[in-house]
Order: sequence, then C-alpha cells, then structure tokens
Amino acid sequence: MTKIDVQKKIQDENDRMAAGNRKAFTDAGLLVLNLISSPGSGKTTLLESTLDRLTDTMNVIVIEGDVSTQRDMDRVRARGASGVQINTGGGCHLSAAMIDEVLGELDLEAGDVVFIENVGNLICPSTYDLGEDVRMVLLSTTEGDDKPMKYPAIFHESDLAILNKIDLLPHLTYDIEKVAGEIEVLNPKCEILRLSALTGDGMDAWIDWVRAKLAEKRGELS
Ligand SMILES: Nc1nc2c(ncn2[C@@H]2O[C@H](COP(=O)(O)OP(=O)(O)O)[C@@H](O)[C@H]2O)c(=O)[nH]1
Ligand SMILES: [Mg+2]
Repeated sequence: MTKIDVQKKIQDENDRMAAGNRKAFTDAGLLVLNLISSPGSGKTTLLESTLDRLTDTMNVIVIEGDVSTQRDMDRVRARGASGVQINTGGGCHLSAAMIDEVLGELDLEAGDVVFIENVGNLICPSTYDLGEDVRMVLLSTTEGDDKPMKYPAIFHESDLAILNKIDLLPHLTYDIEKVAGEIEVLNPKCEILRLSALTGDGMDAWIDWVRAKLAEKRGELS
C-alpha cells in the first residue's frame, strides 16, 4: 500500500467510528462540541468559565485530551463537570476510536452538553471527526494575528472560531479585524465570537450561542 492508501484507510476507519459516536451522542440528546487550538490559547479556561455559567441549568460532560496528566480534568471537575481524561501518550490529536473507548465511562443519558477538549495542536486534530456537532477553533491574541492563513485547514473545517484573550488587546500589536477578515475569506460559514475567558467579557454571547445550538439540536430530534 502507498502512503496515501494507508492515510485513506485510517481516515475511513476514523469516519466509521465517528459515525458510531455521533449516533450514541444523538440518541442521548446531547450537543457535542470539539475544541481545537494551540496549547495555551485558553481552551480549559473557556471551559471553566463556561461551566460557571451553565452548571446551574445543565449537566455538562467534558472529555479532556492531552498527551499526559489529568490536570485539565481536575480543573473542569472542580467547576462541576463530570467526564474523563484521555492521555494519548504522545499522539497529537484525539481520534474517534479514543472517544468510542471512553463512552462507556460516561453517563450520556444524564447529560445535556459534551465538550471535547482536543490535544493542543492547530494541525493534526483538524481532519479527525470525533462525532461532534460543532467543530470550533480558538485563537488567542498572544499568538499573533497572522495565523488563519498559515493554518487554513482548521478554519475550513470549523463551524465557530473564538478569538480569546481580548482583554490583552491594549497591550499588543494584534489586528483583530485582520484575523476575523482572514477567517471569513477561508470559510464564510464559520461564525466568529470575540471574548475573554478570563475576565468574562463576551462570555454572554458564547453562552447564548451554546444554548441556541442545544435548542436547535433538540428541536431536530423531537
Ligand atoms: N489574559 C488572559 N489570559 C487567559 C485567557 N484565557 C486563558 N488565559 C490564560 O492562558 C493560559 C493558558 O490557558 P489554558 O486554558 O490552560 O489553555 P489551553 O492549553 O488552551 O487549555 C493560562 O495562564 C490562562 O490563565 C484570557 O481570556 N485572557
Ligand atoms: Mg487545556
């Protein structure tokens, strides 16, 4: 087999597993979001801040993906999430098979929303469907404003882009309009939200977005 054949076989197998995950999530009436970004963009901070705003009305499940440690799972559990940590042991992305393996450990029927925090990486996770409803990419202001065109695949594949750490804008030479404009060129259907997971600025619009997506999904199922 050529390298291309092997890659296609891996992708086909991943797509098959992802379809199974999607069915399990959908049968339980869950909205599932797959969070992708470089390390340090603020995925776990966004989850902490989100949990503070959702857990009084919703049961939130988090699947944490990291090369090693339980650190992110400890952080979200402290804010009221149930869930599981996956350690890839070196792998640069989560796969549908990894999600399938932990489904039995989750109380899907009791949940409303599942957040999957992917391994910190802007490249590898972009082509692996996990069975999610929403694929979302985070960029933060400290990463520089040239990133969308340098990593186009993840923007092609995302439904939502979050531009995080807007509280730092006054201290940086970061052109947020340029970033938003490049994302629009790469994928006009990708919605864009600007917020600070740390200060809470812009969080209300994100929480409304999640609630609306959940209502949309449940509407489709009823
Ligand atoms: N100033 C600022 N710092 C943030 C924000 N969001 C996250 N951080 C910080 O960025 C660092 C990495 O955050 P973390 O959530 O662990 O990133 P992850 O690796 O993507 O999960 C931490 O020091 C956070 O406190 C934000 O909106 N503003
Ligand atoms: Mg994290």
